[in-house]
Amino acid sequence: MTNQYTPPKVWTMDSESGGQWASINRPDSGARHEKTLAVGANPLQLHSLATPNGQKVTIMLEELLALGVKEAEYDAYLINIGEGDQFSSGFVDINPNSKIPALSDHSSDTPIRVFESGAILLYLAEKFGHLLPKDLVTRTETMNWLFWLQGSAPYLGGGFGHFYAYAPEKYEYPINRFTMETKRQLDVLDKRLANNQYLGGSEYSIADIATWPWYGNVVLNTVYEAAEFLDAASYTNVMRWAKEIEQRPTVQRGRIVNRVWGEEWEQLAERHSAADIDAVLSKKP
Ligand SMILES: N[C@@H](CCC(=O)N[C@@H](CS)C(=O)NCC(=O)O)C(=O)O
Repeated sequence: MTNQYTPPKVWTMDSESGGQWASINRPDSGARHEKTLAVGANPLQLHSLATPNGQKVTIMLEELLALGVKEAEYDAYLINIGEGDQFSSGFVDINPNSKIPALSDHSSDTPIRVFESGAILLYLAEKFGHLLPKDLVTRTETMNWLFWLQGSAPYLGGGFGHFYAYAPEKYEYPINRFTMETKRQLDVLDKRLANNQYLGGSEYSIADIATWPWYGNVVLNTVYEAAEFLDAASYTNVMRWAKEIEQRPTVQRGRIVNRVWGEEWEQLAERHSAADIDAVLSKKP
């Protein structure tokens, strides 16, 4: 194999890397422009986009609302990451890492900022007392899988998804490397789900809510168009779990919030009340 790139002594950003996300990538952090975030009337203010990481939070909020938790009412504002909205001063104030999703809880006098999708799920589960088992054994197993997902998904998204779907050219080495890892992770999930209905055990929880938007969407072929390439159908337990969760009305509601691509009946740029979702879903043929 020939090595076509010789790294310089000190890396500098002298050319764009190419590909779908090249224009937003820079090796520094912090705000790039001044703009405050809108604040709606609901207790929870979400600033997000319906990527898998974004879907985790909107599905969680819809689950809580379906459980009757009125305090989980939320305004969901669109952060268009292709346009650089994540670099506004207002967004950076609630997430210094400039990545969606970010939540601001305005239910008390001083708003509480919550960033990192796993931290948001945990915050909401603890605040409202749902979707995280209370006994130590099941809670610990649920947390094991939540943290597993947070550590594993970047290989699926930033590794496999990036090189298979977004990179400007198909490069064999990274596609092989991340396909291997993605299939290994699917096998981990498949074995866990062979004897357990859900990741934490017998109860649907934040571990499933975190994981479905990634591995569920991959095996159902709704991200990366890679189900055939990965032989997703062979992970029968993951497929059973993915299909079951896909049927939940809460998942069908949450997955369309802050989504600005796909069919007309699955696009809702901003959500301020349940009626906003009802109106979009009513267009489904
Ligand atoms: N570890 C973070 C990852 C969030 C993340 O990667 N968000 C992506 C979209 S899925 C993003 O905002 N990217 C914009 C950017 O990198 O500038 C989390 O779980 O919240």
